Amino acid sequence: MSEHKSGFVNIIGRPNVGKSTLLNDLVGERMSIISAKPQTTRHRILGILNEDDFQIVFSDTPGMINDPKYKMQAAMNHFAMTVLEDADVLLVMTDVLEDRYIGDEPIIESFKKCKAPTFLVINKIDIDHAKAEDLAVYYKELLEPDNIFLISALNKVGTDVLLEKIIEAVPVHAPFYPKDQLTDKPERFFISEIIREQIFLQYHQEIPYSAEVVIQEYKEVEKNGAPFVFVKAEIYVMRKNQKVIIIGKGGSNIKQLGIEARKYIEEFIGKRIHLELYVRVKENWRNDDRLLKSFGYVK
Ligand SMILES: Nc1nc2c(ncn2[C@@H]2O[C@H](COP(=O)(O)OP(=O)(O)OP(=O)(O)O)[C@@H](O)[C@H]2O)c(=O)[nH]1
Ligand SMILES: [Mg+2]
Repeated sequence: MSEHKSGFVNIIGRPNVGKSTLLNDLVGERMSIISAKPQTTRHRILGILNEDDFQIVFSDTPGMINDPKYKMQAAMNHFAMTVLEDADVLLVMTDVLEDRYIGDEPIIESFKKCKAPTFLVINKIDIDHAKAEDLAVYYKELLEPDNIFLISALNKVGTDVLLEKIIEAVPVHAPFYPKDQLTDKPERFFISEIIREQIFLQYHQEIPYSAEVVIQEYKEVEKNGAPFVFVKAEIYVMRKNQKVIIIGKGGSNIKQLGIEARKYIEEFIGKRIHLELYVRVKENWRNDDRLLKSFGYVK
């Protein structure tokens, strides 16, 4: 039997380039939430790919921001930087829409700091293949990555080859996690993320950025011989008018939010649920140390 391989493969890059889409492709599960808006991901999300002879522990991270404006964003940047230390392979991701990143400091710094093999991943080739090729030439000289991949994470183009090269690059090592484990976070974390994803998809302007979701209660019972879960979640927003928008006329918006979130939560946990949503106003939560701690942004 060949030796078992295992390693940490960490994805970093600017907001919105497709990091979470790629993570989900690679592990074959909807681990990380996705939206067309930047700064969707706020935590380090582990997605573990298990086979008989390898275990790859992928990490998705929040997109790196140049000038964090509040403590929550600083914590997000910190999550992104921690992955430089434990990477066995670093995937630095960019996309064809990214003129704005050229000469990009945090990305160049990441390359310099990381001792592991670095793969540059240029995403969204479905939009502009020629631009992807130009970027590959540009970055090859600027960053000297160990490998460059042109992919479309959305259409799963080029991701098979990327995965093959990742498996080649990880070291021979025993598995870090039990072989049936898919992530390191509890079910309730993913439930709050799925609700947050729906907030990103259904509301606009500052609302998604002002909102946080906390699971207050998660109770599993048996109903008609099958597991059934009661979930009570609180949505924190920063102002009263945001609460009014979240709820909508006669509760219409929050009802729609609940319907959509429940559908995806049931799919994710494989159990029927009853979901109750409450909206609370906490003016300055993005800068409040105590709240950020209770929301899991700082230790
Ligand atoms: N056209 C195209 N769109 C893509 C591709 N990959 C991802 N997207 C879209 O790009 C947007 C951002 O994707 P995410 O996966 O949320 O990006 P992210 O890098 O995780 O973003 P943050 O969490 O905000 O840092 C979504 O609308 C995706 O559907 C791709 O290959 N082609
Ligand atoms: Mg993301």
